[in-house]
Amino acid sequence: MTFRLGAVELRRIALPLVSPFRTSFGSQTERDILLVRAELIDDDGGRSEGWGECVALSEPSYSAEYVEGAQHVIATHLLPRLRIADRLEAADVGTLLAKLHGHPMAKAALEMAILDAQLRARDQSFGDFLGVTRTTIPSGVSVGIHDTIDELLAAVQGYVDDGYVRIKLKIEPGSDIEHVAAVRELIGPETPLQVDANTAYRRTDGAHLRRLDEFDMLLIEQPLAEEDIIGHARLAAEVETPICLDESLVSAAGTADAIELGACEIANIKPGRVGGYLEAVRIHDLCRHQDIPVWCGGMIETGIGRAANAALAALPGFTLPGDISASTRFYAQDIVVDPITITDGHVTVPTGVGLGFELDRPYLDSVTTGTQLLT
Ligand code: SMG
Ligand code: MG
Repeated sequence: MTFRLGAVELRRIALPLVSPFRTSFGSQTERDILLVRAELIDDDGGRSEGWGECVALSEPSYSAEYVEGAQHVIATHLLPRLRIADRLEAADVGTLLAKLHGHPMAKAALEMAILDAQLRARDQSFGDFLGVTRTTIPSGVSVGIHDTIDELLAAVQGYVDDGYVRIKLKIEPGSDIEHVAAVRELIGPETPLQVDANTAYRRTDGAHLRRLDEFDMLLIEQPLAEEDIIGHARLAAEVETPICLDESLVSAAGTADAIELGACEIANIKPGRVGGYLEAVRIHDLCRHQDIPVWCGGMIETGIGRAANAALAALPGFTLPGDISASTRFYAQDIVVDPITITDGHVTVPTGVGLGFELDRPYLDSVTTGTQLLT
């Protein structure tokens, strides 16, 4: 069965967060998300629809991409390159778009929609496509920066009560050592703990970050600037807690280099950041080959991205709990009818056809802020 591309719809939705999520680069209270709906037409004229979710934030604060720019580059530059192909499936997207620089989140969203459509046409689940055997995955939670330690501890206690098996704290200079110390004291020595700086530190902060070593954490995520691979390698030699890269890893080739340089002792894999789920699998494979533990990051996804991430994270190299929390961690209501939940600290790997979600169309329509149809 081969496919050609039919209509593509770009849809923007606005979803309020249940509580503000503060990181070293800013505070989010609402998510403005770009969804891509792509139609594939098979040899017999049969049509199947797939959905992708673009993880770009509204501002270029996490990385250079932002939602309005992603929508523009898809409509103006990426989609026309896909339209040229007379046969198309997800595996072709990367090659067809390779000559256009950057914009991994925009590319990933397109590839994801096409992947979902082709899996649905073939009546296959994403987990089956990936060859995963695990049926559940451990669920970690990412906790924002709080103004006071008391507020932070109350939030962490709530997530511990919810059953999350790993806590990740967002940190920045001024909200780090004491915050981590207090949380370690609260959760005890056994609960896995890690921190994420979202590039908030400098090369000269090695001695300061070394003070985190006493809290026996899994990792320190992205302390330095996105492009500072050498800085991370030096820090990895200076600090005992393993250094994990997030923002810095945008491709399999770059990940291989960062590992070789000693900058990446653990990898956070986010499909959107690396240009799609297929590149994410390649990064998983190369890390596994080199004994670099990986885990699946999150970008405050809806049930679309959460379902796909849960299947990806069932691959065998994902040996650490990911940021795949219950939908209710961020959203009072999700745009899917079967939102991700956690049971005994674990998320069930979706087995439904395609990426494994079913849309709640009325709710999706009610949160839609704009649509652009591209035929
Ligand atoms: O989806 O659980 C989630 C969010 C996890 O902390 C998280 N993501 O740098 O890893 C990261 C951040 C990026 C998004 S912050 C708005
Ligand atoms: Mg991160």
